[in-house]
Amino acid sequence: MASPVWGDLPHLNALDKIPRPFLIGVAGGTASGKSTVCSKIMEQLGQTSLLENNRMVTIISQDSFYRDLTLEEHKRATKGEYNFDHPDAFDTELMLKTLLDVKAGKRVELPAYDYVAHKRSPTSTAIIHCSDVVLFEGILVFYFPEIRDLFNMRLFVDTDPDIRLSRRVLRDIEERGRELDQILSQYVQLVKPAFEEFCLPTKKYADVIIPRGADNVVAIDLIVQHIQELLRPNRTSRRSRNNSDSIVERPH
Ligand code: UZR
Ligand code: MG
Repeated sequence: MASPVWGDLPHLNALDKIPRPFLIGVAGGTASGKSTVCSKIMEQLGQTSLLENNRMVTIISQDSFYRDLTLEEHKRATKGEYNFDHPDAFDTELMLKTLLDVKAGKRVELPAYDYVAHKRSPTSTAIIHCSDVVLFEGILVFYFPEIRDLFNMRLFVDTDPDIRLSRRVLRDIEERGRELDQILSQYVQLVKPAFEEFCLPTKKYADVIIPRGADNVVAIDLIVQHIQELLRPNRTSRRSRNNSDSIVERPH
């Protein structure tokens, strides 16, 4: 089947008034290119903001919501034996509260996560101000139903597993100070099984599936065009546009 796959966007069809912020969920396996897809969407939407009413686009990562580990969990994490790809690794309550605040247009404070130390930084947080578009990206953003239901649009970045593994190896060595044998055993024992059990089944909730991730320029262009169309000031609603399309001038 040709892709990207466009769902029928049932939660969008009903929207004549588009809520601000417009919340987009971006899921996909580890190293699939979620962050890069988000940056590209932000960049392309941001470019238009210079022309159109100063649109603000913000990216929030689910990684900010990894919960603090107990001493015993932390010991396992340093040996690569703690499962960061399991839903229980996240502070779901804080994640939901933060997203509800974002939806309500409130300014929120995000914990900053340190992948080397495997913990939230006690001093640094990021402040997120009210935006027109908020992208929330992470491996399990569609897993929790209360969170899944908050999104106005859902994207799944679908990148070949071999490519993801090779990127993951390089990233973990370069950015997260890990050893190759630990990266590979963690991948085989924890990351891959959790992807198959918890992340992959959430692909069915996506409105758009993006094959090849950030390399898929066409899919990203289409998504950006769609968001721009939805957010255009004084946009005619889909329903009224369809109605006017169907008006046939009758000769008198
Ligand atoms: P993305 N992760 C770490 O490597 N260390 C941590 O302290 C917390 C998370 C990893 C996590 C998951 N798994 O696969 C990945 N492990 O970050 C998710 N092990 O991030 O979607 O960018 O790959
Ligand atoms: Mg990431």
